[in-house]
Amino acid sequence: MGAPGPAVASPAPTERQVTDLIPAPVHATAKADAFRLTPLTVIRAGKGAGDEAAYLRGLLRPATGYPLPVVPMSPGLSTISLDLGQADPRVGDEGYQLDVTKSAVRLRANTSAGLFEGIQSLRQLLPSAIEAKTVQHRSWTIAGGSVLDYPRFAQRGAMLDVARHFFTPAQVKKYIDQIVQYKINTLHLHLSDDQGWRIEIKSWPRLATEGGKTAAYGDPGGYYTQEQYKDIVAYAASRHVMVVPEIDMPGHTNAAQSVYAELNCDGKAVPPRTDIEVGYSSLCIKSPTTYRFVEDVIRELAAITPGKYLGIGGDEAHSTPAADYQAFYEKVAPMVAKYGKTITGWHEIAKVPLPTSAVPQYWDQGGTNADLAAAAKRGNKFVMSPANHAYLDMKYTESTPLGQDWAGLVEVRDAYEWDPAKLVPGVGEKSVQGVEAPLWTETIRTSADIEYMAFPRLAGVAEIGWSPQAARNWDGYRARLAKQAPRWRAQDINFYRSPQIDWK
Ligand code: TNX
Repeated sequence: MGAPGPAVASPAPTERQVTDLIPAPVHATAKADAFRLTPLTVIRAGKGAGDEAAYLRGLLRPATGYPLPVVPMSPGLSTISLDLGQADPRVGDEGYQLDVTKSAVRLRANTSAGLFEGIQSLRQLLPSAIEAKTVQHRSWTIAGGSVLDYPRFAQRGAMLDVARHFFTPAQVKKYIDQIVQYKINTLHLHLSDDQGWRIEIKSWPRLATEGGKTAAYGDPGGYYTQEQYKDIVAYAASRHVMVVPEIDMPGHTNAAQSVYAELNCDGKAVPPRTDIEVGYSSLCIKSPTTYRFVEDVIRELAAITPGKYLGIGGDEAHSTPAADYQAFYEKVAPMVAKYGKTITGWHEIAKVPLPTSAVPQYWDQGGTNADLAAAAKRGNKFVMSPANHAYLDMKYTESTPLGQDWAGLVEVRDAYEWDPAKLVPGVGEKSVQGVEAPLWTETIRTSADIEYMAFPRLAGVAEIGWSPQAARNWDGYRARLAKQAPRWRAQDINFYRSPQIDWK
């Protein structure tokens, strides 16, 4: 095993090598011997590895057409083995060891999440045609070598704003399957905003049935029933993705205030809005009804969310005076703990006293911020989503048809060249829990739109979250990224052909 960083590769027989992986692995050594997948290959699942073996089989069968049975013991020669609990301790909770030789493929991890991440690597060592949905008549080799790999940060996320535009459960699942390829393990769903409310709340039913009807620019809305939401969460969990639901407050609440008059200080419902202004709405801070509403929502959402976190918004509350903002969160923060969850919210929430377990999400463009440095000093950890690097809704160039540009233009290189531990003085490596690439959807309407904004930038943010800083540099990355294009074409992913990359 080499030192951290792109390993020196010995010649490999395929166009892909273990040193081509995205995210770049911690240690990788390429070897010339490739493994050949054949109609006789079996997948041997060690104890507890059955689900991951079935997932791998599901990935490999459509394009190969091979049976690839999952077996407890290998009868023959051509075997892909998945074993739990036999990995080097360095791989931790989410890492893996992968060894590919001419005679066998061996994947080991301490947890099923680690096996899952190892499978994502294994997948990239096959020809791009493996991603095809129909049988491809060709040979299948897995590039040889050894990988010992684990993440830099525990949390690597993507956010989908389903409030500005609504995306169906099938569209959300499709996005989950696209992002897990790059070892993303968190999906933040922005479930409410001025333009629409997207989750059924049984104690306030009109939030969804009425408040869900609208969307940005007057487009059709929609919402998830609690059953549909649970189904998305379960689908995500089967791919080792934690869903973090967010209800935005005390601003970004026009949809709720348009259907429940009692959420307004004057007791009058506001008109629904489908424009994309921000910062005009605020819950009525002095009204007890507000806290009954917020607690009902938190209680119901906590009950259908197995993940640790609940997002309580906090951004751009320009119509909530500072003292009110403080008073609001003094009442609301304890509700999250009351229902067994941990707070996350946009970084403005760091202005109010929060438990040290709370995870503010940084969205600004770097630089000094006394509130954040103080929170880090108290022990809070952060998720880093600097808008000028990680926002997937920023335009790539002036001529990008979708997106916004308030944080500047974000080309593929801008999305890649930043270090989460060097953005805010006082918020260093130990204070960073992870990274997230948010996709706000004011201008995003279809899955093709989502893909165009996320690919290729999401792969860069994913690598920043996983790979050691020392293993990353633009020249190496752009060469590796170029080789992902045939995979995206095989998956029908509508990616942006950035001129910064010499696409394959
Ligand atoms: C800012 S940055 C927002 C969102 C918008 C986004 C558009 C932040 C936490 N909030 O309300 O959708 O800009 O880029």
